[in-house]
Amino acid sequence: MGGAQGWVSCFLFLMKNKFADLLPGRVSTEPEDLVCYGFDASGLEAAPSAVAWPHSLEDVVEIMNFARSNRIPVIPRGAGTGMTGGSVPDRSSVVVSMERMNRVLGIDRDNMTVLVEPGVINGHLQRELERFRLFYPPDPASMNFCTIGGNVAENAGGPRALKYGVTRDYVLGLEAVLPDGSVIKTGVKTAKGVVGYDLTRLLTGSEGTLAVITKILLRVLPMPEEVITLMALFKDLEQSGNAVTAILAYGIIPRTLEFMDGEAVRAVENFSPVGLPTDVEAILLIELDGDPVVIRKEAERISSICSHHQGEIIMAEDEEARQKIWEARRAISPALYHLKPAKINEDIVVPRTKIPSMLKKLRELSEESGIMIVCFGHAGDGNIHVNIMADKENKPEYEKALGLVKEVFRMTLDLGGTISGEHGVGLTKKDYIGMEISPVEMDLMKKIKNVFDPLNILNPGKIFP
Ligand code: 2HG
Ligand code: ZN
Repeated sequence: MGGAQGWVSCFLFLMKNKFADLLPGRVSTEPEDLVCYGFDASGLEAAPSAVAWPHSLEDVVEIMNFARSNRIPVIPRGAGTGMTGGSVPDRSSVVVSMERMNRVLGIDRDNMTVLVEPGVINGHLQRELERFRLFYPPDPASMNFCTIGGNVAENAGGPRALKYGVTRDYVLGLEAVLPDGSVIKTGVKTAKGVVGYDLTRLLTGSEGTLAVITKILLRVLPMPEEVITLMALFKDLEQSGNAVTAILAYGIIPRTLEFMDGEAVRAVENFSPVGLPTDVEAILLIELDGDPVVIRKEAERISSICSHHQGEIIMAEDEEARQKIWEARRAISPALYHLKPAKINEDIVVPRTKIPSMLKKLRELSEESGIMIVCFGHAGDGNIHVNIMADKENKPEYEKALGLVKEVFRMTLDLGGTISGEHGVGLTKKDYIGMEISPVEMDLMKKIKNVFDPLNILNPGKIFP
């Protein structure tokens, strides 16, 4: 048996026997399990050598100790809804799925906090909190499947980020296991706290590369009194961008100010029709919350701003209509796969005043290249999901589409933006981060990774080129 081959069988023996024995009933090396834990929503996939489902902090510590002693890479995973390959393993690694650590451990109504395990589903937490008239704002489009642990690892955003911020703004403290098996507790239980470096903020958004998160203390808010949902229909793409700028410049901060271009609207209507008008070039989805009198006034003002920009306003009449609109919004991502099989989805952010020029540049890029580009996203934040659509079977088309990514990033950075607003770097963006981050900062980040994980066993190969 050759050297490499010998090493592989030795490794597989170790996984099948020693690792499986470590946590009986909580580890699998069966091919059907490996396939199920080898992908995320980026479209990248590769089966790991084993999957573990820890039930407790102690299980995670055991896994990390085993991984450290045997130099086995560990890939933490929530629900696999990430869009940049952050939880995609390789053959040498173990996926640690946090899905069975899924308890809401305590809701503290008076201090407005909730303590959860990482495998709690975002939408489930939202519903639990509603029973206490509490509100957890971060609402990624995958909220009905994604886990809070994954949200923390990626610092997930969502439509409501415009008014309420992103996951990081709600994480008060964490319990986590370091790659050497030691357990840390970061942050505070209080509304404020400035003792030492802010490890909570460092771990939030670290894409599973620094520690495995085992408990999360979140800040929550009182539930808003009332919500109004509006749709503004535009026949002209740039006018919709101008309306976004005008609404915010007027001083109104809606809780969502979402945007979908005509292609995105038509894709949703073909895939899961909810009755959106398809003869438009853009729709804004605007939601206001708070004091009923105040938000009604704001809704009137938004109507007149949109009319000024040739937009037509429709108001959702009841909860059912509201839910339908949001279903349509959350269906955009899957619907786009019906246009072309490959969806190269970028997640750029530009200063919000630059949205009209970014949209114009993207349209020109699409026309010049002949490659379909569909845009939607969180316009109020300047966060546009730029989806470059292609067919992998059509090699020239796919290569051309991939080539546009760099151009999109260049245009974004020229306008003072960033190449990722909410999906992170993972595998898909790591070759581009040098366009945004200087060698000095990159070196500092790599040193931080090395302090936490000197053996490079926790989610190796992610973020850095
Ligand atoms: C959304 O806002 C998600 O729907 C997914 O961030 C974005 O598919 C995408 O490009
Ligand atoms: Zn998004």
